[in-house]
Amino acid sequence: MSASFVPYRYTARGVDAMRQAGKDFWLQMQGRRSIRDFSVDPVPRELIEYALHTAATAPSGANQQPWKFVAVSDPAIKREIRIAAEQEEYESYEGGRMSEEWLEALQPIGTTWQKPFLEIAPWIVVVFEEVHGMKADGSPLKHYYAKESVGIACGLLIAAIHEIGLVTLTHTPSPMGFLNQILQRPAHERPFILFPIGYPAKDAQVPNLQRKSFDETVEWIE
Ligand code: IYR
Repeated sequence: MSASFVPYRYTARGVDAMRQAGKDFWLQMQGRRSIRDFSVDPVPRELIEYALHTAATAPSGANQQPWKFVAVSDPAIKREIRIAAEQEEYESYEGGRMSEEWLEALQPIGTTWQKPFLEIAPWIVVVFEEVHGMKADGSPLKHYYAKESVGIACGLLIAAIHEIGLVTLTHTPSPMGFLNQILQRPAHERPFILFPIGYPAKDAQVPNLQRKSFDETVEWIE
């Protein structure tokens, strides 16, 4: 198949507008935090749809778009996910699956094996990585840079959720194979990250953490 090209529709703006847009977006994202205390208040499906539309704009290896988003609001399924996740997490935190070093690294964040947010948050979006695609004849289609692609989609999803005014958490119960069973996804879809999404609880707290300074993070070669 040969490549086919169409004009790119670029909307030019002046550098002042670009400076303002860049600063506004940074300050908006600067306020984002991972939230573990959710309100039970319902969130209209439409808001989740917009966030997922944004996630699906991510660039991907060979444009294979190797992602599947499963959005769950069904309380019975959320409960199943919580029970299975807590079982795994209990083994990790209390059963010796996580090293002392790892547990120590998590101490400032204050996480435990308990994951009530999986039931309390009105939505859970589980992002799956398609390890390979499927050709028309059912044989596997190789995917390129699937992890990078899905990671970028998750970043856009997080930004969209924040922009919309909702909160989320990147949660990675480990191992995550139970999500294939509960959500009835095929084996070539591998759970990647799970996002509880909703409003923060009125009394929500976040760990007192600082981001690295800009100068620690950036090197310029001009
Ligand atoms: N998956 C566990 C442990 C955990 C690991 C890291 I690295 C974190 O930044 C936070 C938690 C959990 O979700 O609790």
